[in-house]
Amino acid sequence: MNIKDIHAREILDSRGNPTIEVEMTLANNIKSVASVPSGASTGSKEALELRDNDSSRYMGKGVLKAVNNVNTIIRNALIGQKIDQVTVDKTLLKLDGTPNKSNLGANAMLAVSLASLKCLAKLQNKELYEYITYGKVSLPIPMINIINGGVHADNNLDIQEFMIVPIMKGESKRIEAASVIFHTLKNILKSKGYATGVGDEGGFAPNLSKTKEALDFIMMAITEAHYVPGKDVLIALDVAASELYDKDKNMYRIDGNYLTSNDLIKYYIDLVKNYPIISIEDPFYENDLESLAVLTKLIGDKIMLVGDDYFCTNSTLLEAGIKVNAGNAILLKANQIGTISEMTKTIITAKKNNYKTVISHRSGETEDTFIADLAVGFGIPFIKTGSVCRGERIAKYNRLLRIEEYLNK
Ligand code: 2PG
Ligand code: MG
Repeated sequence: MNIKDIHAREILDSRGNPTIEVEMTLANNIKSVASVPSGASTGSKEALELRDNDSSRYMGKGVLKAVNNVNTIIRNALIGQKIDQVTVDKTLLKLDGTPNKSNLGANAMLAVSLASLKCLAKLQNKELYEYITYGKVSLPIPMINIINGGVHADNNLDIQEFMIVPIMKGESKRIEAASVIFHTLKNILKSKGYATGVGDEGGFAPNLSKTKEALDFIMMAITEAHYVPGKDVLIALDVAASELYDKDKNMYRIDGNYLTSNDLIKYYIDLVKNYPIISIEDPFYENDLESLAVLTKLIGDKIMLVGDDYFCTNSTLLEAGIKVNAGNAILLKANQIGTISEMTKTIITAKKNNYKTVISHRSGETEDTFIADLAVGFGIPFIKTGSVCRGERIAKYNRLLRIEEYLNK
């Protein structure tokens, strides 16, 4: 089946910033729509998100250059071609010709790559998760963000994401637990006089300043919601430590103190001793593989140490980490790398090397639910897709609920 048309447009993400959406049409008029999210705490080794930098539109954040790349260069190369994921992605990579996608923009490339994957699924009359035929399908355990800090909120919490991880059987039961704990936490915060407005990923953003304060509130909410911390519900953190790192001091600013990486290691060990933490993401800044390796040696048999800014969904960066035993898990964000084929390669590399996988949204999201399908289709054990609040996050949970029903039929 040949590609008949490709059309890109500028739409808005959940922060109200422009992003790109692509419609692809096949010769038999099968059509798909795919849109691309956008990060705030981005790793410096991520593929380039092409923005216009034209201050006369959207404060410089327009994506018309990326849109134009799809509607001209990419469209011209792909129209009339037989649709096949590997060929589409190879063509995109060839047209771009740069290591970090700075020519076409990873946002332009991913929108097309994803639209192609969706068309291929429809062509076989399959759900997206069904079409992805790598490994065994399974419903992921959600890591649900309920307190936001760092660059995702205007409070003084240094850690970016505090997540609850319900581990009981059944996706719907896990999502129900998350919802009940979320609302219980809201009541607790309200009763103590804290604001209950939410941050970019839908978690609360109370004006707390200490990590342990936030963790204590979460423990209280789990218990008051009649779940047992450590048994039914665990905790995960994304420190996003690149944002806390002071290059001049070679130290991390956390809880009002400056810590060396050695002190930070002790800090994490203490947290893990005192709270049912199952996972810590980006515990050190993106170039400090050494400290990540030390921490992995010390507590990697107990918890997941997830590389986000470290690995940027890039199999070469992941291999560098694997070589020195840094971390034992990888966060997967398609827009960090730019094509579905490259992301697949990274997933395969991780699985081969016994690195756990976590698929992830971005802090700026759209209503596209593709990560839910990728998680199920690739049999990825964890998904991080924000709080049980805000439509763009809920869309992914609702998709998982639908898939659970399809799989149980
Ligand atoms: C992260 C992500 C998603 P952002 O750091 O893991 O939660 O945030 O999209 O801002 O990079
Ligand atoms: Mg992260």
